[in-house]
Amino acid sequence: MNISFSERLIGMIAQGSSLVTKVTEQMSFWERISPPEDISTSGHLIHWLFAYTTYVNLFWFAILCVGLFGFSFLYASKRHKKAFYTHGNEKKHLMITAFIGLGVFLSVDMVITKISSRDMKEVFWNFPENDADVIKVQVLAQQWAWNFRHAGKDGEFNTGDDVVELNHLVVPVGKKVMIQMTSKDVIHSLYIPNIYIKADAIPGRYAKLWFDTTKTGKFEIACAEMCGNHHYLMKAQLTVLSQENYDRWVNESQANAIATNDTENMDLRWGWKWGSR
Ligand SMILES: [Cu+2]
Repeated sequence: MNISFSERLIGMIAQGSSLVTKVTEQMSFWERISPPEDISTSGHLIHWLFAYTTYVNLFWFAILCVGLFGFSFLYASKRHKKAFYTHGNEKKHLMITAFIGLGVFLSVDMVITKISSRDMKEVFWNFPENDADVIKVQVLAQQWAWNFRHAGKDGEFNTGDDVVELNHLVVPVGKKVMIQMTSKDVIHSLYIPNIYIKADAIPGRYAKLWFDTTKTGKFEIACAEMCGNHHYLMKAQLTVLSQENYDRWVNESQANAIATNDTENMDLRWGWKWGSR
């Protein structure tokens, strides 16, 4: 039977979305509003950034509330019948304003800029491209699905033996995964909550990102860029396997790819030569 690409796509979208819905239904309310479990070695950096920003903002917000409600209480009409007018331009007022303004700027803006730019340089943009052990995956985003391509036995991308999966990314635990990504139509954004990673897939451009995993299991992949009517359906699954199970998956998928790949169907040949972009 010859199933067309679009028929296969619709089937996989339906399958993928029901799978993800099942996962979220099993979660308690508390689990749903908590930050996702970190299954990578770099996720804590982003988690720290969110937490730090939240707590330092809460600190300054508390000071603001103390000032706002404290002065409202102290200068209520009960205690001060006659209104007191001030332009607030005395030296002490300017000093207090400058101190608070500078305090917010240094404790929030400067700290997160300094630490996140260090993390970008040392971790997120420190791509393991020359690592012999790295798992390479090409990703093509489209309305409304994710295509994942592993090179086949020949190690070359965009050849007949590639393993191409729709809405399903399979990686081995503990290995670094290097992704090259683009989009077929509009801007999408690959988002893996449990890895705290997100990057835009832009038509005509090749984005790259990398991550690793510390735990086996099934995790959610979502599109984080409003990309059209069925944006909400653009879910995929990340399956992290043990090395042994991954090797078995690779062998089976490669054999399957060689046996079933339709080499005439140019829709399936969306890949590119690794590193050529
Ligand atoms: Cu999308």
